[in-house]
Amino acid sequence: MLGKFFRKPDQEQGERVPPGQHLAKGFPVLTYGATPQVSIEGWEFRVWGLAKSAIFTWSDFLALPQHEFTADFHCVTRWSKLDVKWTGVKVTDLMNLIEVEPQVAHVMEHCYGGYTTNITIEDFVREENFFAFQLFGEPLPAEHGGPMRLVVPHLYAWKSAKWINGLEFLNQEELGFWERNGYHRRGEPWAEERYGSGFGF
Ligand SMILES: Nc1nc2c(c(=O)[nH]1)N[C@H]1C(S)=C(S)[C@@H](COP(=O)(O)O)O[C@H]1N2
Ligand SMILES: [Mo]
Repeated sequence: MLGKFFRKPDQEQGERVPPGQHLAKGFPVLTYGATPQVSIEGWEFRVWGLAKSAIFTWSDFLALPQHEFTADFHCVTRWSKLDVKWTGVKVTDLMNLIEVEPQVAHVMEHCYGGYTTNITIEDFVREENFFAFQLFGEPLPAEHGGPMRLVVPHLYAWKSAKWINGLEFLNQEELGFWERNGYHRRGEPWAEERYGSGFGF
């Protein structure tokens, strides 16, 4: 029954597939609502809250060191895709340009289209997290978050905001879109942190 869309992981890959997940064929698109049409001209990325307000342009991002990243991708709706190849810039490199206040503990990710998702500063500022603008060597397609998305490989992919355009730095946790609607506040796939237990907790 699952065969049309999913396949059972082989043993080696199986060790990389978190519990309750199947390998997807292809790379499914998972978006709540319409795909925003975002052009590079006029693209802006804002920083506010408990940080010095700043606006980064597309060329500001491209001026950061660019890297290739290979990461596994786990959607809470139970599909995973291994070895996704991206090009982008590290969250840590962007964060070197942002002056945050010492009490910052949480970040709200904001997007064109209005989607939000929350993350702790420890889960956000990690060497392996990145802003991606290419997927398998091609410009990131709009449906996968182009021109630019965040990728946070160690958490369920709803934390990997597509069309990201802002970071709001907070000292207390606030809940993003799915977290307010019953999903887990953190979303760690190996612990199957899928759903919260009421009020997003
Ligand atoms: N802005 C925005 N980002 C988003 C979403 C969304 O609906 N809007 N969906 C999330 C979910 S639930 C998943 S699984 C991944 C899916 O990314 P993909 O469509 O590139 O596979 O994007 C995440 N980021
Ligand atoms: Mo998802």
